Amino acid sequence: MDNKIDILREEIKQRLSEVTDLSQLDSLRVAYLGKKGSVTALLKSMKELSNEEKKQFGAEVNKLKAEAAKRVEEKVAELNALAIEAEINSMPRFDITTPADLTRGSYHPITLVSRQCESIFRSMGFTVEDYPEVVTDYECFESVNIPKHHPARDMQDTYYLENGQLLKSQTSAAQNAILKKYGAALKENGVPIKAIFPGRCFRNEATDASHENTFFQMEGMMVDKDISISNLIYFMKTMLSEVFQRDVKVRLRPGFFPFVEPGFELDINCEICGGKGCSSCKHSGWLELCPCGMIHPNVLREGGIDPDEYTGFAFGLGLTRLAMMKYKVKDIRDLNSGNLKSLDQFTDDDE
Ligand code: FA5
Repeated sequence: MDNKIDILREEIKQRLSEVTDLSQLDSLRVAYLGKKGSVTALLKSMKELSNEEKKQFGAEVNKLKAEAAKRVEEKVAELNALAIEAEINSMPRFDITTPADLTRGSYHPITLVSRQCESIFRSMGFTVEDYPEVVTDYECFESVNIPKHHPARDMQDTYYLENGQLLKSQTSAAQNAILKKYGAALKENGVPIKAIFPGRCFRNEATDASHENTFFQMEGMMVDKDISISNLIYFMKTMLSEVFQRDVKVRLRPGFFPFVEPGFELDINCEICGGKGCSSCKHSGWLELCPCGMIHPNVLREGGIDPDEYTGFAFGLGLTRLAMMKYKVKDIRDLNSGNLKSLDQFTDDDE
């Protein structure tokens, strides 16, 4: 009888060593340890033995059963470890100690042109402000003289949040906050308000070669005593000749914006076609770039500044269009495309 147990023990050991996957192992477990398995059959065969023999044989079979169960468990762990190792080996290998290729990165053309404008205006005494992309109706419209239901809102449909806030359609949304932020220094110490604020704007409108639903503007404001249109023209001219490093052809024509009076459209001669007309400038030879004007008395008043004492100018430079013109990008949508082939060819002039 003991011999039978030893033979089975050896057999189990041998068969387990040949198993290569979990399903084979399970079949083997059932064949030896299941209800109809060989080890269970040994226990059932004890009926013919004497009581004394049953005691000894039973103990030996139970020992074999425990041993076999333990071997099966060990085999499960071994097979799982092998499966994990195989998965790791099948993964692509990379060396985390390899130095990064630092030559690959480049700034986005809009970042380049924005930084350039920031540095030009800083050098002329302007501060650079930051402002959120999600604003209130008051900030974007009401505080800049566009009350509810004003027709000027039709030109700037944007994306509204369920809580009534909106994605700002123009950087003019920051005007009121800037007037309030620097108003005290102006009134108490005579420090002029000179600020620019670049930012992303959003509009719910059809896109084409010169219109995106997400684009950048750079707002600028200057408020002091006796500020006039000539100051405005001086700063616009200086900014453009610095950005392009030469004189560029521009034209100023009347334009209506509820927050300026008088208001102007400043158009740039299309740099893509040289003014002949192309799809980038809608075949007109000109591209609307930087509307501007003298700040409306209502806007100054809403910002806590007395319009009888102070005047100022404001402009809303289309930064994305400026990048388009500076780098001769024919279609504005390429700038948001994420296409590295076209985007990584631009470099900073200062580099
Ligand atoms: C405004 O947004 C006014 N807030 C600008 C302003 C500020 C006027 C201060 C007076 C005083 P407008 O909607 O025209 O105006 O946009 C200003 C500039 O942003 C345009 O000339 C253009 O260069 C750019 N722009 C406007 N819409 C888009 C668009 N969908 N895609 C790309 N650029 C755009």
